Amino acid sequence: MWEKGIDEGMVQQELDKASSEDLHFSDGRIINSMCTGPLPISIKAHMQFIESNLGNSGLYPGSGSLENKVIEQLGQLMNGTDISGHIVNGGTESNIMALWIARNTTGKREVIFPASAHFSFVKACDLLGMKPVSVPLDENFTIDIDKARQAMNQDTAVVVGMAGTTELGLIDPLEELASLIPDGTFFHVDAAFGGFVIPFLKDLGHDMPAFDFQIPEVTSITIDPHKMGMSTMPSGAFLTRNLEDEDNIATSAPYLTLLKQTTLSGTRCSAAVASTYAAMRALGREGYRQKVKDCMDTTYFAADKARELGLELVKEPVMNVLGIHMPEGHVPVDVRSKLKERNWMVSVAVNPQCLRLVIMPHVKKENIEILFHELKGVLAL
Ligand code: 0PR
Repeated sequence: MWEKGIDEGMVQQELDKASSEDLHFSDGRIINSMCTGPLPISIKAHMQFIESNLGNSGLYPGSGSLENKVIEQLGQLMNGTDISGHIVNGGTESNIMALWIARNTTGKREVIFPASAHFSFVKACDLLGMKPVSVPLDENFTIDIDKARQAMNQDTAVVVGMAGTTELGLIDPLEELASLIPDGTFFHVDAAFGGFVIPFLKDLGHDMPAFDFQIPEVTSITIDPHKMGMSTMPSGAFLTRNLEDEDNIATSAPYLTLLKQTTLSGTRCSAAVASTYAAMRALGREGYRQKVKDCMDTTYFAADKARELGLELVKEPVMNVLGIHMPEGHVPVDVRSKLKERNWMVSVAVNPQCLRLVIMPHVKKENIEILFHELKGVLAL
């Protein structure tokens, strides 16, 4: 630790230097992130609540009421009634909470998820001493229903379905999956990404399946305001149909202003709650619809650019994530590295191996235009 402090101006210079070395969403070169530049009102809200802590909520009733309103709005967005839950640090924490509650409530240990599930489920199983059972995908790159059926057994605590896979933005056949879930087994939907996309695609007239609390078997949902919700990082949300289930992970917190805590995190900065509230209040359904429409327009634009280069899409995009097959002789990770050398950040998927673009609100058509020009060069097309 430094012995003597320095002038704040010098501290700021050091911070500015570090920040200048980072990429920023406004550069338009980050085409591999599921996060985006938050709304200005969310940044303001984040700063305003920077010292409030929902881990000790008795001191912060204002933050508490904002959290209740956000959970109520998210519950409605997910077609539920009387939904409860918490604002947490992100999708990983929310998925951990889902598995933790399922384990403690059922006393069982197996977790069934599609091979396309986010790696946070593997982390959660490791932490919770649960057994991960990864079900292969079918030809649509979503969970193979027959194999899911075969995987279910007496020790299944929870089945996980994806509403917006990380790699390709695809939705599992959740209603079919729901019909297989035995009584008493939890059914968790990871809509970390899709939760702020699918409802608005539906509004825009896209044919979207039920994915949320509209499915009676769904017990909990992960939805991340810091992804397509336009909130600041870190903001995730865990939603549950049965508040009592949370009692199974409760710890008493005698010296705090609340009797028990039912979250994984202790200290929970209200900034996430305030920022999410601000984004949802300022945008409303209408605002999110427009954001999603703009992202989809840019995604279709990118899909056309890929086709113009003679490249094949893995799937027609369902949401604003695009998988593109690379031509013979070009390995996706190498293409990614070469694009990085040219200052373009794209991603790869492994199931199947392809180049992966995530087209968030900060990605504009002019960025896509240049990216594909560079890709053409890299592939020597
Ligand atoms: N569930 C799904 C479907 C996800 O896509 C992710 C993260 C999570 C859960 C976990 O969420 P947290 O990372 O909030 O805990 N998906 C992206 C990923 O890991 C997140 C991401 C964000 C990646 C920003 C890159 C980036 O720059 O790939």
